[in-house]
Amino acid sequence: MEVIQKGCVASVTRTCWKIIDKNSLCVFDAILNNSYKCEDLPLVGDNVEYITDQWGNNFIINLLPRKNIIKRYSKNINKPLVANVDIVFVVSSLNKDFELEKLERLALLGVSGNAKVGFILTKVDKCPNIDTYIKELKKRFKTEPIFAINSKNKASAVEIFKFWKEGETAVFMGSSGVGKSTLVNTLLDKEILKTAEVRDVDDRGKHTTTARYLIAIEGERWVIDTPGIRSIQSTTEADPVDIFDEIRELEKQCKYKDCSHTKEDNCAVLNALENGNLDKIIYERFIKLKQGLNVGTKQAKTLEKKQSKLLKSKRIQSKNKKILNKKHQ
Ligand SMILES: Nc1nc2c(ncn2[C@@H]2O[C@H](COP(=O)(O)OP(=O)(O)OP(=O)(O)O)[C@@H](O)[C@H]2O)c(=O)[nH]1
Ligand SMILES: [Mg+2]
Ligand SMILES: [Zn+2]
Repeated sequence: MEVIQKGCVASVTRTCWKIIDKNSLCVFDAILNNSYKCEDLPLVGDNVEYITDQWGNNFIINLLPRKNIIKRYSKNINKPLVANVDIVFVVSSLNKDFELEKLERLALLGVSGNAKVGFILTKVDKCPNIDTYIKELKKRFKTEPIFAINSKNKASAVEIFKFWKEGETAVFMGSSGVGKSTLVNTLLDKEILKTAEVRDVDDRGKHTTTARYLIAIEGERWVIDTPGIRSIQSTTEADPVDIFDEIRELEKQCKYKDCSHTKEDNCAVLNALENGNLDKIIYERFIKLKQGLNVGTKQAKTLEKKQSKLLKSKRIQSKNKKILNKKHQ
């Protein structure tokens, strides 16, 4: 009888899963076994059970229960990105990349996935007015930790360990060029990930990282490096109020439980806006985010159903066919 072993998904390509043994740190390829009946495909960060056949081929047979999934809404679907994440580090550089609206959306990704959220502001070494950025972010996010660091400098980079405890898995999310992969390399003292210069004119990166990778960092911490996100939308399952504390407080006083805070009578949010007790810019960003998510909900539901059917039929069958062909060659 084949021995069932456990591993963690370190990266995923269209046809193959790289599995890491978290004790030995050995990495190997695996594909789905034809007995794999789970609803979802394994994501980076997922724990799986696998077997190895006599030829040394590894087959994933089961997806183990997940702590959480971080998803984003993209092209009309709620796309699962990574699983079993303790911390979402929202990464921005202290230059033209810094935009509160973008940071809010990334933070919502983490909050809606039940992960802790922390902010990493990179390139302090090139920024003349660090405090201005920190102040702006602190005003908006009062409880989440903020680390202003130089990703190229180890002493500065390890500051984030104050929040990121041993044994925890963190994911770095942010635009291209903010220094996510640089930070991983610095923490590892090794250039294992490719990095590239950003454009001087607008500080934008070149989308150097193209897939998600799970990597072991010192102290039994794990990090998932991700490709820079072009446009960020949290899942349609997210509730924007989760990152707008003042609106959450106010809406407790709204007349209707499902108040949209746009037209209702006795809406405490609209009243606060009128009285000057709620910042107009914050209110507008909240409504924009909320409306964006509402629009997506319908399309997302339809497409998610289609996606899960696709998983059950085509992908598994085609992969197993490939393996069978190989064996018979
Ligand atoms: N001076 C300075 N440069 C940095 C810092 N962090 C990153 N860089 C530089 O910024 C550029 C982009 O860094 P990457 O690590 O490739 O950025 P990324 O976020 O991984 O980008 P994508 O993979 O495209 O999403 C590289 O030239 C890095 O050397 C920093 O804190 N200070
Ligand atoms: Mg990168
Ligand atoms: Zn209201």
